[in-house]
Amino acid sequence: MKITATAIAMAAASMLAVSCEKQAPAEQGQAASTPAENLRARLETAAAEGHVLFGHHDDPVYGHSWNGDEGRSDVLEVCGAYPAVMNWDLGGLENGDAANLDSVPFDRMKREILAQDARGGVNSFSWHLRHPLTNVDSWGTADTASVSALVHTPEGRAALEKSLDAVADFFLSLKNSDGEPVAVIFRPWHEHTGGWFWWGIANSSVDDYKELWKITRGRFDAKGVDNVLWAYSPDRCDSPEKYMERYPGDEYVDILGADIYHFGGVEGTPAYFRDALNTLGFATREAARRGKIAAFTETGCESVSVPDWYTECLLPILSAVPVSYVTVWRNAHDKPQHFYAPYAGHPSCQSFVKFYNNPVTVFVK
Ligand code: BMA
Repeated sequence: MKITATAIAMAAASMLAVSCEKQAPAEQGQAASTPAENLRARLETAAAEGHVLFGHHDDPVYGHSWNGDEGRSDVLEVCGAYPAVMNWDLGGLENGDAANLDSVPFDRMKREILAQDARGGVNSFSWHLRHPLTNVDSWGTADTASVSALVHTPEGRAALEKSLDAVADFFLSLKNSDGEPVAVIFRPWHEHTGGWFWWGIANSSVDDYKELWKITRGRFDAKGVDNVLWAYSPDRCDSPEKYMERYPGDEYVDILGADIYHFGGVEGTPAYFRDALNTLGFATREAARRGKIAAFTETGCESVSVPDWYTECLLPILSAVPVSYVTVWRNAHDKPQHFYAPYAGHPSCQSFVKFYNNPVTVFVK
């Protein structure tokens, strides 16, 4: 494993001219006219300079052994800085719930989104929504016609638009202390190349999936939402054709990503490298060709069970592919093995601090 990682890191070092300055994302990029264009420029600049913004899901609202405290973050407690990207999940917003599917109150989430923006960080969003017609959760894949019903029937379309409007209104409500819109990344209909969500390959035709995206974008555009960068994020793919098969079109997408996890402990390391480098290779090449941004939209090794995972596995990948940001999944407070960033006292802290200190990675203070 170490040989593979070192070889990749050496190859990457010769490919990339990495600045040794650690910069907050707010200091990067060219001046642009709208918040979304500014965010786009910051991400483009990061990738061009060989920098990768580090992200963590639900970072400041709970951690491995705490829930709801103010001012805490497992990442902060390990390395002294916050993740440059915080990911949030909007699942439940479509039903008017006060908290999301993992019990994060939306009012607290909103406060943390604005705090992250004020410190020069970035906010991104996934959406594990309930099916607008059947109300089954995202993992409810029994209804094989579910996407078809949403895009082809008047009732389905109306229900879908109601769900979309809840998210569009939420994004429209994100304003900083000067009243300016806060730019965010939205990554709807993710991991669609897998069969575990009702919008995945098992439950949606290629055309219906693309239509779902087009309706989504159309609805947001009609409501005047212009503070969003849109991310496309298949799971691991074994060919560029598979990666692009359900791509809705350049006019709907800003960021080409991939969600790939490290499974199987140390023995799973070769497969993780292979799949991440392959799929992110497809993403970064297509992004370059189309003038888009590339990102490693979700990854992680549960319980950080592979020793020095951050320096031996993730860092070599980030050094080899020009992605602008990477996001690891959450540190659950109520499932002791379900965490992806180290917490204070975990054996992987030292590796994480080296990862933090590496010139490639970007965090915010
Ligand atoms: C999964 C797990 C679940 C969680 C879901 C949505 O990967 O973390 O515990 O409910 O994401 O956030």
